[in-house]
Amino acid sequence: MTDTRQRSFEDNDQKPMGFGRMLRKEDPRFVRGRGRYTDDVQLPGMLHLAILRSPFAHARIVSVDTSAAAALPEVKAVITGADLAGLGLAWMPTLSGDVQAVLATDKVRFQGQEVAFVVATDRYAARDALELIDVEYDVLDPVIDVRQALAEGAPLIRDDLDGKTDNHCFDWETGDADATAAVFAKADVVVSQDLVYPRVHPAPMETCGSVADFDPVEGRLKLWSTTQAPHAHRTLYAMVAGIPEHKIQVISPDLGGGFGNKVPIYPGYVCSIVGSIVTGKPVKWMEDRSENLISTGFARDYIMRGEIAATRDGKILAIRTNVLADHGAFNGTAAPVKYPAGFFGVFTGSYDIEAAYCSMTAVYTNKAPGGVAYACSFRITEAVYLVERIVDCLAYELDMDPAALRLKNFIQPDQFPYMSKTGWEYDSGDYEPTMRLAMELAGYDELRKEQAEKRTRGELMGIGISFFTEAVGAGPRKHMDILGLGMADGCELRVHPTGKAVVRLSVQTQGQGHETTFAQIIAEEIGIAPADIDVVHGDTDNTPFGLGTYGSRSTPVSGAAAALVARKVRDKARLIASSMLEVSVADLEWEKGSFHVKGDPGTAVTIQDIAMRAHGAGDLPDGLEGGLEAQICYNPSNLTYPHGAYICVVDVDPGTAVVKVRRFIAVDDCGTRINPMIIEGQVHGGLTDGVGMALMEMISFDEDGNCLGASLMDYLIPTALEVPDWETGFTVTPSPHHPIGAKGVGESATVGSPPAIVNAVVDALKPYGVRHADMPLTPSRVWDAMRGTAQPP
Ligand code: MCN
Ligand code: CUN
Repeated sequence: MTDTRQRSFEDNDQKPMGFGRMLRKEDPRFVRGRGRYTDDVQLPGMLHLAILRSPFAHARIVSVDTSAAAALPEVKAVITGADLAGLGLAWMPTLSGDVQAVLATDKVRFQGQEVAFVVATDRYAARDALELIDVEYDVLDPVIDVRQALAEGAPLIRDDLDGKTDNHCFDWETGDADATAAVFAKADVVVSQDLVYPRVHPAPMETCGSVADFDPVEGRLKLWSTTQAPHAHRTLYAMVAGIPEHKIQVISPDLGGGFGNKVPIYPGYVCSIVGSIVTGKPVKWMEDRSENLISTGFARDYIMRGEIAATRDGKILAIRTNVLADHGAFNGTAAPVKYPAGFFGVFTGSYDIEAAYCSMTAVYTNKAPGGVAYACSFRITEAVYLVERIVDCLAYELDMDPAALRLKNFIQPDQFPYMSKTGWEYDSGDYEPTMRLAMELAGYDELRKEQAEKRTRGELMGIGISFFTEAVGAGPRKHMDILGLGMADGCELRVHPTGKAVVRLSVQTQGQGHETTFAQIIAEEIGIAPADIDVVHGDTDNTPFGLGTYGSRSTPVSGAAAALVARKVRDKARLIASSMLEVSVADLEWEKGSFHVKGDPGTAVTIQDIAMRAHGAGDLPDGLEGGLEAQICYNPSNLTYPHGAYICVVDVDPGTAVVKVRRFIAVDDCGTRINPMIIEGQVHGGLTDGVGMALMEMISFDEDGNCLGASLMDYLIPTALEVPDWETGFTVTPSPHHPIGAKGVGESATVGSPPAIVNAVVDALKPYGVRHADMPLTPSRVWDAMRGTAQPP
């Protein structure tokens, strides 16, 4: 189905001088297989590293014998936790201020934990040597069921932490408990529902890896690694390894997807650095698929109770929730320090309510660390799922249409900037037109008629809605830092004498098309064609400091930096133009790409003329330095709050309980749109993620803590076969504080789609009296829901 609105606006211009549809500049490289990934790095004399991992979820290490492995001729080093402890490197800080073992010294705390590593002349020899390492374990009872983590007598996981006597990780609350209780007490209707957002995994196509090259003569470390945040990683390596920061270069080359999986620092990166220091040779470490799935940052794992209070006629009054969060064996979450639960505080969604409250308890379990990754917008995935599911439960109880219920409760346009009951200042929004457009594109009324008619024949058709508001663009440095590093972004722009330019960013693309869209931002501001602007990123020696790409922050933060740095260059160009045209600055007018004398468009100089003059012979205005370049560090004044309305249509086979997503309509509002084609790509990808989470994906464990999803045969991710032809539309509500009015969009669809799909499936099952079913809605889960035999997952 064609979205006519979008086409008529934007389809014509394939080479815009600024914003608009444009093929990605990086496509020729990727399409021809010329991308250069970490595993493509080959250095003379390079050695290969393999990691020995724990087969047990919880066990004391009695002894490690490496002698047989070390005796192999191909083996150049075998390193254990005890060796690292001798160097003070056995433990490292996590991005959330916990500590994590690089290699286990005392105990292993999850299956797949790093125990020792081998450096050998090739990858195969390194792997073979692992088999010769003899580790004696004393197996301990594991804590696998998160509900049992705080039970009396539960095995203590983190006995490495001083004075720790239980598996408690942190408590967190937000909102007003008393005010919320008061509203609940007076409400006509109260609905509560238990919800599980299962543990899932980002599973990027490229697994994690690194190549470390330590030069002992210069004391310099060069590290290629799969990282979404090269600058933050460099600072941490400097702090942990004691190598001066200016002697560390972190290079994040092309990435085969990140999806949050490449935000944390993994033990493997540190091991490759140690391996290179010990052997004096470059050392490569590259995970295989199973290693990636069992040991790197998982996502979600929230058990939530949602409660909603409303009047009989459907005015939502308050929302309350209690969350039990499984953080695995080490708190490896990456979130701004003051936000241990990320931005979960936006669980009040897009609705104007009187009160809200959340209390959360996070615990340690014998599972892999992580807790935030996978297009999560810092836990907004969980928050949106909670509120959009519980609103549907309310609609069910009130027997109200879920679209009508949402429309009745939206925050109104004149209420922005809107302060939520949990203290988040929504910058801008106009929700009803977005919702109405989605309903129109879907043919909502027709779909309801079709559904009613099908129900008379026993056919199970469901229509699910989700309306989300995200908070992206971390963040204002007075509120947000990671391990003390403020979340501002640098940007540098240089215009060469011939009028071509290079822009250097602190963010790092993983497939989002930054090489194209950041060139478009510069083009929009100074009128140099995107093709003539090179975008440099992912190399700490060649880019300004900044905290990297996650939480859809690149456009809100670095995108703003790019626009402002271009305006700085334009300001300087204006001074030069005034001397070239011999008129005062006030008499100049800017038209994308050139300055002309007011009222005389024929008397003009282009940005290219100005660039040449800036670098060339001849006089510049008094006091002006030569060159045409600028640099800034942008500290956002607020987050940006994109929103969207999603409608999903499913058919459920009553005989097999198989869910088919028939249609999916996504209307996104990310403010000013830089490249609609890239936005659509981001949305398509995120919607596909949503199908995976809603219907297929879950990392589960048996009672001994064996990970049951350690391969892509067991951990199912969606393919073209499971997804429909996406139908997209958009509205535009610019951000008032962002220089170009843009909001982030990279995670919107992953955040917004799971509740739409679950709501659709539950709606299909309404004739069976089903009000809720937990993800992933596999045929067996749906079957159980239909028969009322569902067990909590
Ligand atoms: N964009 C735009 N107009 C807007 C907003 C964004 O044209 N108003 C464009 C941007 O210029 C950028 C892309 O859309 O090219 C995404 O921008 P943004 O929303 O700022 O998100 P980030 O660039 O910060 O990307 C991070 C986000 C996250 S956190 C995850 S997780 C995720 C996602 O992006 N991982 C991805 N999308 C991904 N897409 C790919 N291909 N691979 C990943 O690993
Ligand atoms: Cu949380 S996944 Mo993205 O922010 O890198």
